[in-house]
Amino acid sequence: MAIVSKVKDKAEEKAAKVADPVAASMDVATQQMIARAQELGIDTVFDRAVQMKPCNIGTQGICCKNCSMGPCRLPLPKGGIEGEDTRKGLCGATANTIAARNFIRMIAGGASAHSDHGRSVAEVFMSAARKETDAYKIKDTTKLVAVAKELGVSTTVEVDGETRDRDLDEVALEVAKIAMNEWGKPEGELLYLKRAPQPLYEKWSKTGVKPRNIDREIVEIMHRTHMGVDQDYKNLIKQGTRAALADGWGGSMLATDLQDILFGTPYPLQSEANLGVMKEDHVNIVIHGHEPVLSEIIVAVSQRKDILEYAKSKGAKGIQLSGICCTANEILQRHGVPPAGTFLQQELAIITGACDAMVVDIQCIFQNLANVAKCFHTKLITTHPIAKMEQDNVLHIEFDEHHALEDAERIVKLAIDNFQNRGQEVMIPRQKATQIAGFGVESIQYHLGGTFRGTYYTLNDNIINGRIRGIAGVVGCNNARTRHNEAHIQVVKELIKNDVIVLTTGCNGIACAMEGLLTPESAMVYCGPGLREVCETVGIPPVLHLGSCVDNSRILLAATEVVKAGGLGKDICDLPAAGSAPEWMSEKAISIGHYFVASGVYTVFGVTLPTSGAPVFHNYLANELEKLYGGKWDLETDPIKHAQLMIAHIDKKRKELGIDKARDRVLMDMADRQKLEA
Ligand code: NFS
Repeated sequence: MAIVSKVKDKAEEKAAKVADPVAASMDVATQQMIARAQELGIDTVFDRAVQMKPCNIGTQGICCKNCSMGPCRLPLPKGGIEGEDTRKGLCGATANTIAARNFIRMIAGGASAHSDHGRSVAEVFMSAARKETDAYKIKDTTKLVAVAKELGVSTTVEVDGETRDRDLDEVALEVAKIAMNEWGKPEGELLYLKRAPQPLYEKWSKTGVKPRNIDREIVEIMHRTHMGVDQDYKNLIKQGTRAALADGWGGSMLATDLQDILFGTPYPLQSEANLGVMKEDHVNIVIHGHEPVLSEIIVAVSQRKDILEYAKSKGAKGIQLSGICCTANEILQRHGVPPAGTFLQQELAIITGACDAMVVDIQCIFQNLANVAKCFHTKLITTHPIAKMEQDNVLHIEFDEHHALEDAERIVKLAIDNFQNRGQEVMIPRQKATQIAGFGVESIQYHLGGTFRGTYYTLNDNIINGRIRGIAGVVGCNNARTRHNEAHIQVVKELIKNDVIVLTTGCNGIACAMEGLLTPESAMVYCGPGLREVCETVGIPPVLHLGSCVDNSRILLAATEVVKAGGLGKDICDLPAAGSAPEWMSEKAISIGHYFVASGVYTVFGVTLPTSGAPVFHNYLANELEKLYGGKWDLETDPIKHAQLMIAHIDKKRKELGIDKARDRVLMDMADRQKLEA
């Protein structure tokens, strides 16, 4: 009995431990809301991270649970491995095999998430092309024509010996069919691979990693990692590469393209970010998840006059939409709907007490939202057939493109009706920041292209002359194991301070927005002299927000445009460029990281990598892959060192290109100028 009560005491003691708000996040609004939750006795992810430590063996990637003889755990011996690594599981699987299997299963998880999202969009696109739905129409016909060409769909037709433009509905239908086919075609290879620079495409051909279709590569990972199949870490990661490429140059890229055609290609616009965008006197609807197919319609419905009148009739001044995670980024990019926060702030949006409805679709959604919603009047609504919650306070309104308008209306009206049910406990933090978002391959071309040449001429020119030292893609999640947003912000600030222009997506984009880094004015405060000059001249922020995580495909294409514009080598790996995910947590991030590496990008992750328990496999990722694709993995938890590693790589590439001297001149120019001023 005594033991039992002791255990109970311990459990209680553990449960009582809560997060220190300031240690948990660098963002003041977040700190306030963590404290607020604790005051109300509601636990958040920040508290749970204090209460539960991660498994040390799992973190290192060396726990195998692929059969029921295990889980087999292969911890590194204290003091490291001297001589032969004799660790093995019951079947004999080595640490390398186990870590590689786990790693590529993460790729499979991530690639499937992005690609299944893409498939859903393709299905809606198909319905729109077939005119089966009133809710969706082709919005961006210019992009339709551009994508048609990439997919080999003819946009002209011969009539009586004359070349005419083909009917766009016909083009859309054929695009839809060919796009859908990319998920499961029986032979050939993904069509978009040819969009990559020729040398990269050839590397993929030579190493045999060109994806055949999207689904197959993911299925093959599940097969190869089943007990007793592939037992060679190099061969395992080769399949990981194939699936990751099927994500970046396949599922994600198709998602982005088809979303642009359906909902419009983003162009720069102004918005705001952080919990302070929620309004006490408005109906607050927070949209969270990743697929913008339903949220697009919710945006449209909540702007309708009759709906606004209805909201007013219930005592609200209007409807304030806001977002969390990548659905937020999607509706931000296209409509300027402000994000209420990053991944780690999802519970906090409800804890404001002012969230009348939270609408979730897929991915990055905490199951604990349901428990938090129970403490408030908030209606938590799941909308996707593949993503439900077990708690009984969750409403499921299943989205279907054929009745999307009705679904959206029902959701918005539910939120409006719920406005009157708010309790006394409303507390919305005041913090919010202005941001300019909505960049993309097309708008970068507009801002940083040449006057006479429609390419990335100005960008390249400024890289060659050294004003811009290089390009960084900084992306990815938050992770409750590190201080919220701190690494994101420090890495980005260190990069722009050193004249590296940053392309951002995902939760990094939201974090940067919250910190005010997505404004042209921030260039004056945070940038080195060269990048500042470019930002001032062109009127752009030093950090360009390219959208959600599937929009990392935009970074691949932007890099390809830079290669095409000339003067900076022949392949993505020649560019003075690097990638980073300072606070990653999801399997999607591993897939993204790996397709960046396999596309020639030096990619640094923060937090941890699930490879540290298998040094040989880790070394393969960190050093050997570079020989195949020009890109490689790295891990650095210190944000400043992390950024410095990227800068060192950028400088190495500048030297290889013979443009390192140009930067010395630029710096001398500045000194000279300062001397003159003095
Ligand atoms: Ni990307 Fe987007 Fe955020 Fe990470 Fe989740 S929202 S798809 S996975 S947490 S960046």
